This record gives sequence, structure tokens and C-alpha cells, in this order.
Amino acid sequence: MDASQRGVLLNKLADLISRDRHILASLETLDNGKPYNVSYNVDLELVIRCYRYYAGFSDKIHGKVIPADGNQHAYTRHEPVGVCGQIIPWNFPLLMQAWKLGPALSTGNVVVMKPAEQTPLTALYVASLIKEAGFPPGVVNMIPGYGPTAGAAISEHMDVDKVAFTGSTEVGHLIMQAAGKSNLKRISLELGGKSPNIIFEDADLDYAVEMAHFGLFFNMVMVLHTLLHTVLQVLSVTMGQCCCAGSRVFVQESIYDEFVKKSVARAKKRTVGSPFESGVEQGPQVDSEQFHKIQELIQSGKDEGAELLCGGERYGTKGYYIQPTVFANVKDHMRIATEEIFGPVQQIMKFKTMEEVIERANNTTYGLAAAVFTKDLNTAITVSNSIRAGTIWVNTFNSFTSMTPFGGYKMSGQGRELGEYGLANYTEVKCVSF
Ligand code: TXE
Repeated sequence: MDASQRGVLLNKLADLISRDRHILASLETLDNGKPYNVSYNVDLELVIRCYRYYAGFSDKIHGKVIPADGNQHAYTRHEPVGVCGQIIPWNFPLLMQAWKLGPALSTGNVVVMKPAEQTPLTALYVASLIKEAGFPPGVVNMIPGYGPTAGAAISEHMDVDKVAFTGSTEVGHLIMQAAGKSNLKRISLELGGKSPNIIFEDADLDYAVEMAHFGLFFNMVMVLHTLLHTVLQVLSVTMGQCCCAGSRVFVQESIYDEFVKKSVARAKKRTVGSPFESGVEQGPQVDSEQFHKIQELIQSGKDEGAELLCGGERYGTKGYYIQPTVFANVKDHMRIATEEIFGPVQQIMKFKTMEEVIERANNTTYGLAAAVFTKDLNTAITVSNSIRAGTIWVNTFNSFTSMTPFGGYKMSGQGRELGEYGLANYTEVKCVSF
């Protein structure tokens, strides 16, 4: 079909998702446990914006005419990669689906997608909307299933041209190995993180405490609505289950005690409960496996001598709820400072100088995101340039838009999603010379 028609279909899909927003938000909360108002106001908002953003690109992706040496006429075509396997996780089921389908369909690929086994409902619902929107049969194939079976079949398959994966670093290794052992399919990976959040003494303390709290517990997503010249910030809550969670908070020595005191007070005020109740900030963790993983890591923090200042236990007696937890005096070598916890557990460390904190922040195998809070422009720029991570937030955290690229350095991934950069994962460049 015409490239412009692909954009029409993607916009139609966004319209249908808007129409059924309440249903999709309810299913998302039922599956994942995140508060309903967050599913509705944040996840669905970002999903719709993502499909519309990539709809706009459909007829604007083109090659170049190149002034090649000699008697030649040369030009490039940006062709679809072909059959794209897409394997997504459970923490942002609808949003991860949109980040993957948007650029793949905009560029004219076909997709075999495997949603996470914990959260297949919204993916299947969107599949019905894809049909209703009028995408040709076979363009999007939704295959619910488990990782070692359905997921592995995709990554090993000789007729799959590319795999896009979001999930654990452990499975990221398996995907690369499978690509290497089969047809050298293209891969893009968005994996785990242990993002540093660096608070300098000149930062606005109360604001930094609140942002560090959101950055870890709430996994705040800031959606910028430029509507009638007003900017509205929406906060999101996902129980610490976010790949870019600010899970290593480095605080400068002179404000450390005050920062810790305020962070503990903030965590104690946090409301935990049923995600369908209004006013609840934190629902349950997604499943028993994550619930036990988090508890085991909290125990390691206690055993290794970190100072537990609040939480540290299961919340209530039913469901996979965890108390908002804050550890202070955390040392860089402790497991809670090196391993991805993926839960509502905050680690606060102390630093003295900028040089020291840059070195410590970079002392990780991950490199997904980082944040710096300061009023000094030189500090902001020096830290931003020195941290090896795909995203640096200055005086903000978890600020996402469809237009800005996201992805990891080091073992946090390969390639970038979102923005114009995200299209590169889904096209092959062909050079034609006459
Ligand atoms: O991830 P998996 P899990 C991290 C987080 C979490 C940990 C484990 O630290 O605690 O990973 O979570 C599919 N071949 N993240 O076990 O297994 C699987 O079915 C192909 C960070 O849930 O990586 C699902 O669809 N696919 C992350 C997807 O991979 C396989 C989000 C993710 O599951 C597979 C989630 C295989 N052999 C967890 N095995 C982030 N970056 O946001 C599993 N899968």
C-alpha cells in the first residue's frame, strides 16, 4: 500500500484505542496491578501519542541521492527489514507494544509479537483493534506464550529478520546468542538498569527529595501536554518496576542527613492498596516471582549492613504488596546497590565531590539512564557529558516523549527506541547505482 496509507491506519488505531481507553486501562490494571488512574492518564496517553507520532513518519521516510564519483547515479532506499519478532515485558504492556509496533508498522514491516506471559490481555485487545482498523491480515501476529518456548522460537527462527526485545539482561544475552546461532538477524535490546540519581548540595532540596521518590517508587513518567499553552505534568506509579528507576541515589555530604530524613518521611506517607481504589499510589507487584525477588534483595540489604529506615517487609497479609522501603548508608558493593531490584526499595548513598560521584555512578555494568539535580550549569553539563548512559535527566526524572530517543549504553541494551532514531531499527538501507 502507499506509505501514506500506513499512516492513516496507524492514526485509525490510535482513534480506536482512544475510543476504548477505559476498557484498555481497566485491563492493564487488572493484569499489571498499576493504579487505574495511572493506566488511564499516563500509559494510555503515551500509547496514543506514540502511535500518532509514528503515523506521521510513514510517508516521510526516504533515502538520498548521492553525488558518487565517476559516471554514476546513486541513491538509497530505506526498505523495511521484513519480518520483525517483538518480545515485550509486563511492566508497561501497552506502552512497550506501542514503542515496538509504531516504528515497525510505520516503516512497512510485518510483526510477530509475543507479549509477556503475565500481561497478555491488553495486547490481545489491541490485536482486535488492529483488525478493526483495517490492517491487512498477516501484518500483525500476536502470539501469547512463555519465553523459553514462544520467545525462543521467535529469536531462533531462520525466517525472522529482526528481533526487538525489552526485558532482563539475562534474556538479552539469550536473544543475541540465538541470533548468532541462527540467521544473524538484526537485534535491538532494551534491558535492565541501575540508574544513578545524583543530588548536589545546591539543588532545591524538597524538590529533589520528591523527584527522587517519584524516580524510584513511582517511576514517574512526566507527560508534557502542550495544550492551550499550558503544561501539565502527570505522574505515574508502577511500584518500582521500571527499567530506568533511580535506584542509586547519590546525595552530597552536606545535605545527606536532611535528604534521608525527608525521603523517609515521604516514603512513610505513601498509600498502598487496591489499584482500582482512587487515591492509591502503589498497587501490588506483578507476580509471586518479582515479589520474592524483591524480598530476597531487601534481606540482603539488611544482612550486608545497610541502614533500614522504613518498610522492609511485606505489606498486609494478602497479595503481592511490598512496603515502601528506604535504605541509607548504602555502600557501592552491596547487592542492593548493584543488582536491579525492580521494586519499591530506595538506596541512598553519600558522596563528597563531583569527580568522585561521576566515577562511582559509572561503576556499573548498566547504562540506561541517570539524573542530576543542581542549579549550577557547569555541574549539570559536566555530569551529563561524563555519565555513560543513554538518557540523562537534569532536574527531572522519567521524562518521556515519543520524540526523544531512549536506550542503553553497556549491558542496558543496543539501539535506541522512540524518536526518529527509533526508525533505524526497522529499515535496511539499500544503495542503488546506475
Ligand atoms: O524478565 P524476562 P522477567 C528485569 C527486572 C526483573 C527481571 C526478571 O529486573 O526483575 O528482569 O523479569 C520473554 N527467549 N526486567 O523474568 O524473562 C518473556 O516471556 C525469548 C527489566 O519477567 O526477561 C517476556 O515476554 N524470550 C525489563 C520477556 O522476555 C524470552 C522489564 C521479558 O521477560 C525468554 C522486565 C527466552 N529464552 C523485566 N525468556 C525492562 N528492561 O524494563 C523470557 N522471555
